[in-house]
Amino acid sequence: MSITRSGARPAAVVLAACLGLGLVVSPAVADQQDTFAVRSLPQDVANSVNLTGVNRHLIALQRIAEQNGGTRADGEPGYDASVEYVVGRLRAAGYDVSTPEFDYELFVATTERLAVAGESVEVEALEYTPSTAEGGITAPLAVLPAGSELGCTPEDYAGVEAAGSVLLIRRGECDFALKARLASEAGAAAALIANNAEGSLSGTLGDPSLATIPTGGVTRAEGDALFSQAGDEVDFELIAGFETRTSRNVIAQTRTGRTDNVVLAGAHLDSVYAGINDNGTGSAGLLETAIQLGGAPDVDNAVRFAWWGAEELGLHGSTEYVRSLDFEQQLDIALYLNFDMIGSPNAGYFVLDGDGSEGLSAPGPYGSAQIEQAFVDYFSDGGVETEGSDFSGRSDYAEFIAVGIPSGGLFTGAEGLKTEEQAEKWGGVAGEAYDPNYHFPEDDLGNVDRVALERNAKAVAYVTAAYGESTETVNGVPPRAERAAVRAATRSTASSPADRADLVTS
Ligand code: DTR
Ligand code: ZN
Ligand code: ZN
Repeated sequence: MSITRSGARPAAVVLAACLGLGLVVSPAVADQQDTFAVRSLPQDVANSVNLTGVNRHLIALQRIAEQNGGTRADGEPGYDASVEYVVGRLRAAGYDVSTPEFDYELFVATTERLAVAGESVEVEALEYTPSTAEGGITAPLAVLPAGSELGCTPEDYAGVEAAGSVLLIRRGECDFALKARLASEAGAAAALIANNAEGSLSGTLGDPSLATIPTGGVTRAEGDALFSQAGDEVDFELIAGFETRTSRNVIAQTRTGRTDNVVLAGAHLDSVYAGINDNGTGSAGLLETAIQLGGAPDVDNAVRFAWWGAEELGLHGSTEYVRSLDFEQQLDIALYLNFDMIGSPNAGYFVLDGDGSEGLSAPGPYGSAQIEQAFVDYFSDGGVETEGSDFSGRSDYAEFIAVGIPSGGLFTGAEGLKTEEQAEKWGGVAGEAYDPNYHFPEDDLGNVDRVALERNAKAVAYVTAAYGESTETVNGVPPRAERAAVRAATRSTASSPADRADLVTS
């Protein structure tokens, strides 16, 4: 039974449910029909959440970035200022708010130094690279020959005097970790990977277990020059490793509603740079929903809001939060809703693919399909056809799914390219990224589609409030009114048949 757009569960439906359960509805229960007042909380909150309110939060986050060195990245003052902003608005709206801390391991390069033939060259440590010896290594430069400079197969290294060298490889076609491994197997002491696009090469080996030899990235221009310098002396020092960092999430919960069947809605508050679309939009839409819902709404299930730290550094805030809960505390969470990028400038209308129908990821835990359907129905009622976005693990729903909590959410797209068909139905520009400024400093107030933002923010409000009323379609926990009706019906059928002329017995 999907959530109706009005968010109401007409008394007739509840009554029918009782009858459907084979329960005889006594007059006492029938009289309660008026207690099944058609509830309209979801639509009321969705009506109250509008662009004016959401955009004010975006402006606030932009100013926070501009007042703090241009960034709201976790670990920077801009993130802490973002936390204080959200906390202040939530407390003003009547919530009890906490900012629980969490630790996480961050890979940091403390020394990145490269010189070739005595000339200094800009170099960036790839994430998870091993370090050189303190003071660095001195070795001859070796380069892969033309036509095989991508170094993705052992054959590419044939005929190269790689032993003990610093080996230069071109980016492309295969992972950095594979290139480094093959270079190592060819005898290289270290590897340099030349970018194949403008700008520095900020890359990762993917996992510490894939690290082999010290590996750094150089720009395309530097790489082009170095490919003609085989044999020159290289002086290369990379010192890098893990540091323990501490950050904090923002958690706020309504004072009303069951605390053993909590609706949790989250958005990451940190950014790579200014991060207005990613993820000021999700944070702002969620904050305005919390404000308009209020700290003590007429909900059956408590609604918990979360703004996560360190998502961009590895989903750390949400992951450490879930892992900080014991089994019973996780069991108290009925479902998780994730809102990460809901105002992309070339927006797609994506709903996290709870039933796995896109074929790109497995279905989410039971209930995730119903959450997807709730969002699909909401947008469809508003005349917008959505598409599924696979559970790629690239946002804060990941750990919730990992422990079996049904999850879903909204996403308007990042680096993926909009198709012709999508441009037909959603507008925007085919062949361009949903967010061309994804993870660039230009992800600022000018990088938002405000029609998409308002539509998505209203969907956040509607579906979150609707689950506040009832999670029955997700986990079978009926709303308060239904439970009362069943109790009353049970009491009435429990009385002796003799004094119950109204009892229907055949
Ligand atoms: N990880 C998000 C962007 C992102 C990429 N794929 C998805 C899917 C669903 C939500 C978000 C995303 C970020 O860069 O913050
Ligand atoms: Zn991001
Ligand atoms: Zn994000």
